[in-house]
Amino acid sequence: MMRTAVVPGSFDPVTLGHLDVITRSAKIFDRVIVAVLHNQQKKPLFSVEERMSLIKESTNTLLNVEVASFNGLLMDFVCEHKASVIIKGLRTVTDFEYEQQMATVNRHLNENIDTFFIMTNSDYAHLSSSIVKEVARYKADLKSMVSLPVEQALKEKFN
Ligand code: COD
Repeated sequence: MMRTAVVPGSFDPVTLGHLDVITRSAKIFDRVIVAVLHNQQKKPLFSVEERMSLIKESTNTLLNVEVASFNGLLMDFVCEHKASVIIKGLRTVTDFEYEQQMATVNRHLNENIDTFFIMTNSDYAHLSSSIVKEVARYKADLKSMVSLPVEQALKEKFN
């Protein structure tokens, strides 16, 4: 049986922390779909198309990884794509509390879909999309935080 996992997020933009979660998921599952949230209250820096192509460029060596976008409920997307698992990364206690609530709501929506958690790689535990944008705004070095395509895209946005 083919096992499909969904790695959801805003990815505004994708960081090395996200890419680590995606890479580790791709080793375990047959197919991994990175799902980029379309509708957002907070105005994103990158459009959904830009966010998707940056993920595609950063994962082009991972043959079982696909990139898609979604609106509305994550669980609807997961069911439409016949996935069985949602994968989230965990950095802090704050992440845990938030993700525990999300996992409980999602389990109420569909008890056949489980959420799996991957503990952050300690090299990337401090990374978030907001931190990366802040560093980029002040034109500091981004090499240890994002992939090359994302570094270039951030430089273009802030120049
Ligand atoms: N190391 C490890 N993991 C990390 C790192 C890092 N350095 N940085 C981020 N992550 C993880 C996050 O913990 C998260 O699991 C994932 O990567 C994505 O992070 P973000 O910040 O890009 O995305 P979020 O947290 O804004 O994404 C939230 C969702 C889009 C998943 C969520 O809002 C959602 O599912 N929305 C749809 C509506 C819905 O179905 N809601 C739930 C039921 S009401």
